[in-house]
Amino acid sequence: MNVGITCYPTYGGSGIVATELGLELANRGHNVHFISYANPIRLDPGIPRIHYHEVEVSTYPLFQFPPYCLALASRMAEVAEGYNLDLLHVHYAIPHSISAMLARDMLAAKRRLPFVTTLHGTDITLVGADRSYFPITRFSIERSDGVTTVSEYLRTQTVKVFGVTNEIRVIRNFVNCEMYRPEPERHEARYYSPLGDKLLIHISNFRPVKRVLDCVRILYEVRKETPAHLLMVGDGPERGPAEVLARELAVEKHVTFLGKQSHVERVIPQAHVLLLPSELEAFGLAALEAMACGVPPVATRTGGVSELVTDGVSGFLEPVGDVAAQAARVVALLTDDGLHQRMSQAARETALEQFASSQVIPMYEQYYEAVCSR
Ligand code: GMT
Repeated sequence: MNVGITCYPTYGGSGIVATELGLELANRGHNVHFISYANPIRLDPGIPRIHYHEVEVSTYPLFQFPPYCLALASRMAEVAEGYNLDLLHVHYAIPHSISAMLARDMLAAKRRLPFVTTLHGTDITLVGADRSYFPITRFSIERSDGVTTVSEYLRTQTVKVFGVTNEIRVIRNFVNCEMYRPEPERHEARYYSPLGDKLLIHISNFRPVKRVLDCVRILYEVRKETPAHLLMVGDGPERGPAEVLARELAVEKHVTFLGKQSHVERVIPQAHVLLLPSELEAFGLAALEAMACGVPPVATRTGGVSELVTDGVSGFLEPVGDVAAQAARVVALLTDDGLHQRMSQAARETALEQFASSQVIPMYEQYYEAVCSR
């Protein structure tokens, strides 16, 4: 098939899923056309059957807010015609599905161009639920030719919050288990942890919803019991406050802020535990990537995380904000090798058996076929 994919190309779960999906589809022989304002971050150049079309947004003195949504719609229609796209697949409802709808309508007299919208989380729970975006988000869902969510939780929320009646297909996020794999020797851990302490890792876009400061508080509690070093991967508004807190708690020597990383699959296997203390996660992609690497997550019981992590088996789930409980779980994993090994194995097995890209990508292919033949 010829598939057009649009996503936020910067760091963030939805862009990562869209990019990995494009790569997997291209690997399976499809032609994939990314249409966005920048090259998606995890997209290395020169991959066969992957094309990138940049959206140029011209500005004029009259435009206080350059209309990206319209420039994107024009580009989508152009690419669809020029490269004979079978469908568009947009990730994150606002504004991508509205642009796709415009592109579809622009071409309607000449050809059919259905579009699938994948909802990822904050597009529904934060942005979509915001009064100013609520009506347009509902409209974009209703007008999509196909809608998928990354978890059952998000499907239920979408129906509950927006009252939409169209069918919503749950296709959970996936991980490439060949790329994300355990490295039991942890050869490079010393590079990140100069004192040789076991590593905790957190990966996110450092938005308030991630409760990044809890990671620093957890490290502080853990270090009262056992040595540990915290790797913070990513960047965003909470990074500064987290750095300040690390200094206030006098653990700054034991925290490394790595910033944005393009190849997290090289860093994650060096860690012993992943921290995911989020207020809300529709899915929790970082937890899945860690599980594939045999790194058990200590996460919060929120949103769709329990569809992925079985508490006490493939990781631990504790209440949001309960730093003491999360720290106690981390201490258990760092000090009990048997427990860590069992959980690490269960985490990897879960990734392999339920979330491997080889199982999930065909679900998208089948869904595309169904949407195109409607
Ligand atoms: O806040 C983020 O993590 C970014 C956000 C996004 O849309 O870029 O992530 C959402 O999509 C990810 C991929 O499907 C999910 O794994 C995250 O759980 C989800 N984030 C939230 O629901 C807060």
